[in-house]
Amino acid sequence: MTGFIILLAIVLVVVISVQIGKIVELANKIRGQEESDRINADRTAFWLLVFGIALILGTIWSCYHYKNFMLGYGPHEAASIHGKKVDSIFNLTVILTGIVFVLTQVALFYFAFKYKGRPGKKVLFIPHNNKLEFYWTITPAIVMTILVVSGLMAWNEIMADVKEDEDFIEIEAVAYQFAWDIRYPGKDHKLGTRNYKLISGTNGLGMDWTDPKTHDDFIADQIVLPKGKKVRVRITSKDVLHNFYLPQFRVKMDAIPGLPTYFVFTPEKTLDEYKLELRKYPEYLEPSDPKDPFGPKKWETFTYELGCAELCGIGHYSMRKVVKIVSPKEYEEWFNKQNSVYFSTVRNTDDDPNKGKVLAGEPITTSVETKEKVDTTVIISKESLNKK
Ligand SMILES: [Cu+2]
Repeated sequence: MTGFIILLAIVLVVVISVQIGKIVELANKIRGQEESDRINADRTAFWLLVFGIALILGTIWSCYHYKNFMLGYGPHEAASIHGKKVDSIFNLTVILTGIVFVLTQVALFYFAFKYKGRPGKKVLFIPHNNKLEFYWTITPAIVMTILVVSGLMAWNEIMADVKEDEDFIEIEAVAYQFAWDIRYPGKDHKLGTRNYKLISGTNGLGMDWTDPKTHDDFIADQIVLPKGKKVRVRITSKDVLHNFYLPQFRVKMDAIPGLPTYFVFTPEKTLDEYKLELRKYPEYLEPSDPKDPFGPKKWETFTYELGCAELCGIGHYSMRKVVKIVSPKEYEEWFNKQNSVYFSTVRNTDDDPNKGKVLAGEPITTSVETKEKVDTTVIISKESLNKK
């Protein structure tokens, strides 16, 4: 029955359209072609103008209404030092192209209205105009130069590597389907060597245990970094292309198998500071879980995060990691609590190239418990002789 009604409605619409067409044709004949052309031109010009005004007003309204969804505005301010620069370049581009957009659209719809069709009206043909060509060449040239030069200057500043004598923290992000391994250097502040040939079931990163620098390296389940300290992230991948993306810090860099990349940035706001800023915006005062209206608010459950910004496979979405920016003191406390991979899982197992030997700085009690006594005594006595 519903099908029949729909079919009937379609037939009716077709019949009405044909009838309207006939009436219009008849009216044109009575009025004369010239008069009907004039009416048509007026109508087209009027509706084009209405559409133009609605388009421009709608654009301006939506820019204002959705501004808080844009990076760099309201709750989406950058949390890193270089991030502010990225945002200002973005804003400059939006403002300049926005002005051009409004001016060209106003001209387009205004001229379409002003020069609507009239019987006997002819188009003016201008084959060449030096003055006009000068202005429409020089204006975009100046605007483009401002955008490109300021963009290049910002790019060079943002992509600059750390200087040799600079104080910074270096961490390593290794991507694979579908997670990240975040490796920190231990107390020596130096990441140890890795070799892909050493990758195994128990050594997922291929850390080279013969290099003493790997001994204090640890793998963290979250990215924790101190506020105000320069961070250099070594970025690499074990399988396909991934992308190391920290949206709030404006950090984004491809993770490419076989081609290490890096990104240097300085976090400027701790997670708590950022959350307090979010509290000012009504959209973050709504409950985090819509099914639980009395539960925690969105600003309370907010967290910085690392995501993969390269569609890398079926589990791409699960490459999320929590990022915490804390005060230098809190960072120190967290750092001291971490356990090195080597001493917690490798030491004195069959994978340990130093099995049975006492390492410099290793507590003697541990070695006496786990090593053959004869071997240990010799080394300890040698060490104590050296000290003397
Ligand atoms: Cu990925």
